[in-house]
Amino acid sequence: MNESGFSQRFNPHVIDRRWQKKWEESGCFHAKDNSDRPHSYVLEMFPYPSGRIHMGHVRNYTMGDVLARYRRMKGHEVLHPMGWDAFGMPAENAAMERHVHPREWTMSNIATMREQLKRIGFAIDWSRELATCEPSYYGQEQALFLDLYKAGLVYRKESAVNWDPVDHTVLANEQVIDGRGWRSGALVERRKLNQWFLKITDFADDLLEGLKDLDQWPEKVRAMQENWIGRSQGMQFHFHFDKAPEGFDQIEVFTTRPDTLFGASFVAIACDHPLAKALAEKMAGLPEFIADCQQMGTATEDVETAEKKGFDTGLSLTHPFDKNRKLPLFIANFVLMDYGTGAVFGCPAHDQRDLDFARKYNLPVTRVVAPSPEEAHEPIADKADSRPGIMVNSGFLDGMAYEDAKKAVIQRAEKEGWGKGTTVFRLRDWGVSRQRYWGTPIPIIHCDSCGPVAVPREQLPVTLPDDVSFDKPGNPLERHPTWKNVNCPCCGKPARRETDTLDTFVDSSWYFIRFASQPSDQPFDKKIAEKWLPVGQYIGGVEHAILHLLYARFWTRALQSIGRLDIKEPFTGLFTQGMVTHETYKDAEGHWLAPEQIHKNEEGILLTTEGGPVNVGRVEKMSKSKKNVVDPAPILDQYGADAVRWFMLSDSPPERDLAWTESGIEGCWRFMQRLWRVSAFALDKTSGEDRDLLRRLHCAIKDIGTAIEDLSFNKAVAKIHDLVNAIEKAKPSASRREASRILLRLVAPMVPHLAEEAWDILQEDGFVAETSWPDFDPAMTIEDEIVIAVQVNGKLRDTLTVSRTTSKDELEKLATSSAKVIKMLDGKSPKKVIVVPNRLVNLVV
Ligand code: ANZ
Ligand code: ZN
Repeated sequence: MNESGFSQRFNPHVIDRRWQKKWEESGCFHAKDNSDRPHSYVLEMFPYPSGRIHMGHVRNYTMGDVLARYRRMKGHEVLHPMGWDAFGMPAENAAMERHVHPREWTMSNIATMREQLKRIGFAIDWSRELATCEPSYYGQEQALFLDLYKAGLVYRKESAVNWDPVDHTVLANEQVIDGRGWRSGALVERRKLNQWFLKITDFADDLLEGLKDLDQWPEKVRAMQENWIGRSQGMQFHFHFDKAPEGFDQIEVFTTRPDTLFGASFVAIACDHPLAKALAEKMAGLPEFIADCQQMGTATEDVETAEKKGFDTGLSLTHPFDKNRKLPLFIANFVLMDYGTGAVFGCPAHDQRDLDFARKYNLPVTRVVAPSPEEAHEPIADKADSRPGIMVNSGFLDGMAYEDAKKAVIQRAEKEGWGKGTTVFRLRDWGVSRQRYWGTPIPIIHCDSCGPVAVPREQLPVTLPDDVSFDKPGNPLERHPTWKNVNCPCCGKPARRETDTLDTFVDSSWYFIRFASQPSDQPFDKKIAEKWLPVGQYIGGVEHAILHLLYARFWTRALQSIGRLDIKEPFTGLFTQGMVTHETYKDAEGHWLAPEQIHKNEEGILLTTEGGPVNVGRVEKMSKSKKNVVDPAPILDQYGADAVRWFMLSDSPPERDLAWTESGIEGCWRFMQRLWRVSAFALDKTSGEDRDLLRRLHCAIKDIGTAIEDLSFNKAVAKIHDLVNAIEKAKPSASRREASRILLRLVAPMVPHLAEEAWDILQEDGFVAETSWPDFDPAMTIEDEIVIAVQVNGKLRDTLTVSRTTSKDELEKLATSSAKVIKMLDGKSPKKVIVVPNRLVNLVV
């Protein structure tokens, strides 16, 4: 090819596909397990195949792609895979609403989204693509589940679920809306079912301690995990009854505030506490109260926000510090059975829930901690005081700092034998049973004689039956006519398959390991997986900051504990990107308008398609309900992949939100054309050096590399803008030719199609994607011309522009020969000459 290659406009409509095809045919993005290069694993959170790629995906995957391509140019062997988090409820909802099979719906979404991703030109190793709904994936997951079962990290226990009494089905928390089933509208009940659990609590301390070493994680995410694990130091102790009910002689409570014990004004137990159940048999009104409490959903938020309600049992308990003080015993809806001991003492002055409760039931409120001596008698109104301070109204504790009081109370309880200091975690074991079809079948068989039995390895995978119906609510696996009927692997008698499937968070807890190694006969090869893992850089949305990341950290530790993989932390670096936002619009009646429902008239005023007025609202996260979603597909068709990629990287720092605008993408499009024109300078034949341009070039190489390594893509973009400006302004020279050529390598990770096409026109060998990242000469990054002040008796009289390496003698000579200085000296010769290198020359006369 020749110069005429650049004479046309940059035309992504032809170019994009050409290079995507060539990359794919060459297999240049396939990661080689046995390469001698340093292994580098760049991963973005894999998408749920909802139907179409959205702007959030485009932003997320563009960032990962720039890093992956950059690392490849830096000589790393890069693993940058893609797959599908393909199980989950939306597929079943589609089946119910549109009568398509979940598999069909999922697979066709995957096909659409795969093509959309390929259209953006990501440097992905598609040979490792996986979908969690394929038996080749979930069968291996079943094998791992059974390994953990054998190791005692999986168990079965009764636990509460949301039960829809009309649809006769278990509901996920997100299917409960304002306490009612999403389809039936019936009030949801709490029911107990036998469910499977993973023992994440065995690792609670380790998961917490491990956070300290994750120094390439956002502080915010570490704090969220720490909170979720919620280790608290406290005390467990018992109260004796004033008159004990039959079968119970004390109530065991857990507190994190033993210091506040003198402020106790009641004791409360959970509605499913054994004592509550026992009392319900003979206390009028109690069964109804318990039923009412059970109506509350199982999500913690529901419990937090619900109105505090209690049932006074009429029983009372003795205060451990004062035998004459009696505390009433309530059954209360805000006490949870599966935390601590399922019983608490309430101290209304210093706990908001307790205060709400005390006000409602007219219980005493006594301050026992005062932030300052002046506040010792400050009354408590409707806000509990949780500030630290000094003990008051607290007998032998008075005057102590509250932390010392904690220790003093624990010490006394331990000495007198009614309690002891303990550590508890907020973290619960992970309930993984889901009563639905579109998930990994739990590989267990229930036998009346043998109990739960693991499916033998050679019978894995336990595959989902295809012939299921969604016309009735409930779990299709449960009502399938034959699927669950099998013989017990132990005794051979007729038995039943487990019909629960695994929480989809299990699927996403190890997919990054399967990407690294995917043999057909085992979950992964330990040696190969360990070559790639841990993931060097993981990128995704902050909405996964807690559960997904915690479960993946747990799963990795669990595999380590059974010797399957010798890695503890799965993700060394974590980056959480901001959201893509857009303006919102409403018509005169206040109805949301989609961007395609409005246009600008000649005066630049926004109007609806019918010509009505448009109110421009806030810039918000793209969401269907606000109709401000912009579909990337038509934008890619119009502007090409590189302009869209460029937009995603420009302007906002990657951790912040990015507002999508029409003018923004147009600006990116124009910049692509400029880049293209500048690329043509790489064919100039003019000779001559341009030191200033070379210096800018070397600074750019250095700064752009650093910016990409720091994931500060917007800074890299700004540096490229500066360099392009400088090249455009420079006169033709050999230096300009070199700068334009190197520029192509610098932009290649971001706008790979344009770079590849230009590279080809320049008749360079191979792909620019496979060239090395340019080196910079550190000496060339230093500004070598400097300005020196020339003073006479301390007053500025002239300046000199000289090379940085000019010697002291030379500077003195130059200063004394300055015309302005000669004039000032008026024939006298200086008594003293002071030379401060790189700064000034002062002549004293
Ligand atoms: C008395 C007290 C006084 C409390 C005070 C707090 C403040 P975290 O920090 O989240 O672990 N609690 C204990 N078990 C409970 C249960 N099963 N259901 C509901 N609440 C329970 O919370 C520990 C605190 O939550 C405990 O400390 C207890 O109330 C309550 F000024 O005891 B505290
Ligand atoms: Zn059996």
